Amino acid sequence: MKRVITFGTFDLFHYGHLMILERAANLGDELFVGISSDKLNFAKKARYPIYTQMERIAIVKALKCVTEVFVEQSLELKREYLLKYNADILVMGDDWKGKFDEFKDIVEVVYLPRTPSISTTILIEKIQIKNM
Ligand code: C2G
Repeated sequence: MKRVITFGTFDLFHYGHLMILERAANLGDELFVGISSDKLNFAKKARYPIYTQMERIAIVKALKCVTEVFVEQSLELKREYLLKYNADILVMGDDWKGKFDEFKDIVEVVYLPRTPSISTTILIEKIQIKNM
């Protein structure tokens, strides 16, 4: 039984998010997803997500490929989450390439290529331009 774990904000849930979650799930038998809390997102990106933590959790939890979700409260707790969920493989998009190599002592670390031409930032910009 291989357990895969991944982390993200998943704000304005889009096709790129779905693709990374499905590809991550295909690497093992179970997929655990740590969803950044609103506070953590503010700390990372200096803005609150468009969708609240409760909404982002509900959307990701509903996906067929996801076994369980939990709230990621702090980037510093990554090792604790990997141990708590007994993860075998940590998957992240390649925008994080090299950033989680320190965990190779306890999990296999896989960086998957991001889906091109889509991101939450691009979506926000498109919506803003349309409304100008
Ligand atoms: N992603 C992707 N393709 C895109 C956009 C995003 O594969 N076009 C991936 C990212 O690489 C990431 C995941 O989708 O692995 C979630 O993306 P974000 O919500 O932007 O996650 P982020 O805020 O970077 O949080 O502890 C790590 C962080 O919490 C990651």
